[in-house]
Amino acid sequence: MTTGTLITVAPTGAESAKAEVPALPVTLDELLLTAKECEALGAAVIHVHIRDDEAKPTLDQGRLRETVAALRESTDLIVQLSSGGAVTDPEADRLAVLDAGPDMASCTMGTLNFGDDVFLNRWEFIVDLHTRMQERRIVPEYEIFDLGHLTALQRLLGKYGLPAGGHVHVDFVMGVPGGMPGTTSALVAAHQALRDLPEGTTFSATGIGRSTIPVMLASLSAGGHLRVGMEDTVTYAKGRPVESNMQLVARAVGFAQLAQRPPLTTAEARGLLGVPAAGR
Ligand code: KMH
Ligand code: ZN
Repeated sequence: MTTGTLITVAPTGAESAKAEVPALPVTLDELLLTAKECEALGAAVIHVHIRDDEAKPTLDQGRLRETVAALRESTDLIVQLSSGGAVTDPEADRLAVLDAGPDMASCTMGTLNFGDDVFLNRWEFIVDLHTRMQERRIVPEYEIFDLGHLTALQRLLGKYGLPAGGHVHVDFVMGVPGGMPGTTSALVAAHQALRDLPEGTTFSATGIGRSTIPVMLASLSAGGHLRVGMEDTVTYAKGRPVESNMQLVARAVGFAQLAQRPPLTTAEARGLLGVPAAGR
């Protein structure tokens, strides 16, 4: 039975340039302000990419640790670090993200064309991420950019066992040029393929760019959860740049309430995902 809606905010990403998207939070102060305001609106998870002093994507270990600590200090949000980074990040740096001790980390389930680039996720790398997260009790969110990624996940869980916490949660990232489209029919296909995963597997979905609204509505009607944020969407409506991540979270909360599936609290979200209570 579907209850409330888990809302994840992905405020920054690694793809947009601050010069082109001035509202993008890139400093720690900007990130913390965004995190607090998005939590107050109804977000329960924050998917984090960080930037350096030039606002370029970085996986600097010191900054990652500082960011995790500061988010924990100022919010009760579940802190999910991106292990995807930017398409240029080496595997060793992506694995080292786990050393910063987040509650959760993303784990992309396969390689795909990513616009003009390639987002490389070799099988051995995925296995490494999955098993290291098991050892460290970090809860994964499996990022699914294409249907075959669900088959890879089934294989991963079959060979290496369930993740920390025992619950499987996936995120359909739809509409990336090179991945599945951000359409209702693609979402239904992905939803149906969850039948091959452990009972109780939950999903959220995000549609890149203009697919954000169709994917949000399709996910809610299929019993799924929502990821929104400026990592995925920088245009609010035709000709209107997104003003802030809060604007996107507020819209998602409104849709969830219309669907009579109000946002989960952070405590409820921890229960759903198998993430230990804050301050473990
Ligand atoms: N920036 C993309 C190449 C993740 O965070 O795990 C990868 C990405 C997925 O955003
Ligand atoms: Zn990401």
